[in-house]
Amino acid sequence: MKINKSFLVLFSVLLLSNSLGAQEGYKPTQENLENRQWFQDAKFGMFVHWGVYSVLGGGGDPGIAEWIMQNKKIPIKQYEKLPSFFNPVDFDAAEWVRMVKDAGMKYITITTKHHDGFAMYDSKISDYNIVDKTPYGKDIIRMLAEECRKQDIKLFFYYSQLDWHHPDYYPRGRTGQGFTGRDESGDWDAYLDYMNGQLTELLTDYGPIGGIWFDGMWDKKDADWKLGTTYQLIHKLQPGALIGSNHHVKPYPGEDFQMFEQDLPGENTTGWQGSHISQLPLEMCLTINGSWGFNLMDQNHKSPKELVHMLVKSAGRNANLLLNVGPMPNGQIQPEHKASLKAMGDWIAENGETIYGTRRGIVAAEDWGVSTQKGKKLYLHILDWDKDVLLVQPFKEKVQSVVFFKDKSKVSHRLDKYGLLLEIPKNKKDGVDTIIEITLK
Ligand code: FHN
Repeated sequence: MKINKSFLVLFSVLLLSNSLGAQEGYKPTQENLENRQWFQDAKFGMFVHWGVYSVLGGGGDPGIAEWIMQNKKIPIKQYEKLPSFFNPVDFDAAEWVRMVKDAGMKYITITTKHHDGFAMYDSKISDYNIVDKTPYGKDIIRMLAEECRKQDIKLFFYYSQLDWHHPDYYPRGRTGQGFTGRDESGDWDAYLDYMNGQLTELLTDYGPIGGIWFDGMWDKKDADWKLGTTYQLIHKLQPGALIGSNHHVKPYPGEDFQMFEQDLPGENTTGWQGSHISQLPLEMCLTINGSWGFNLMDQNHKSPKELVHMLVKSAGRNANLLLNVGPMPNGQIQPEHKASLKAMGDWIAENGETIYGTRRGIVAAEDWGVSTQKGKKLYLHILDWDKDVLLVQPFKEKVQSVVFFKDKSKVSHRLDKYGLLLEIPKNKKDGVDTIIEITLK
């Protein structure tokens, strides 16, 4: 097929224009690469969706929380009343971080600004923030950052690129149209400068952070977000900070990890995920009930068993689990979620060795469960299997020993060309995760 010259030029410009949007030629620093390792070893973090929307608690509708401004079409003029009665007097950063540690989590990712545009920190470039607009008047992000440093927990900042409040977020995207009361005009580049300005505050006023968790690009898929400028800025201010963006497509140059929302990597029950699983560190974010922000009516709480299974299944697919809570407007975590986090912590206290620092094992994810591995130690996590024998195939490795992780007692097994046949008597089964520890030769 004869390719004419103009097609070649067009093709190369398209290629160039597409990627120019991001940080072309990005080379992560040694510190960044070490932080990626840390991230993959950490395996478990807490996501926090907290904002003035928490005051409304979903307005009695179990399906709404942090999207109430959009879903109830609340104009800015009305929504701006909310901060005046956001007063989380029971917020205790030390208690939150202790709860995170007791749950076996290694980091926190908190909303510094969500789609409603309200800053949960003391922004100097917008007075639409927790210090200037609420009776509480304190910078909860600073309080949390200090406590995380004290208790050796890393802190990541969620930042929404989508903004239903800023007048220059224009042209509007799929959301925030027609009800906010903003003029049908605006300067997109001024909005990007504003965003980079707030990111500069977050990356210079709160000490070293774990990274930035972007969200909202999907609102204006075809816009020129000038990601290269933003990613370069972040990697200049904190080269070790990990950038991830929940845009649901193949990661762009400049990104340091890839997230999946409410889906295990490779799965797509939500219909959002692209199918691309990159070589970057992976993370799955999950609601602990059916909502990200606090929702009074949402009783769809996942059981501790379901939550442990999601942690294990994520680890078996080389991904972290970022488990979300939506704090109440008084600053407390609701009791059902405190209890579930405690239960996860109890499980991890006994079985953390088979999760932390591991990677996906040589045995691929199956209906019965997954495997995790650290060097010659291979852990089979049998999550859903009611039979007394399990044939793991293919299994080509030579084994030195096969024991139940819990009590190190021997597992009767046979290894042949069909695979590894394991006997799992009822009294050895665990109601949540029957872990078999295999030492490879
Ligand atoms: O719209 C947001 C939503 O509010 C929440 O922040 C989740 C978290 O992953 N992300 C978006 C939905 O894809």
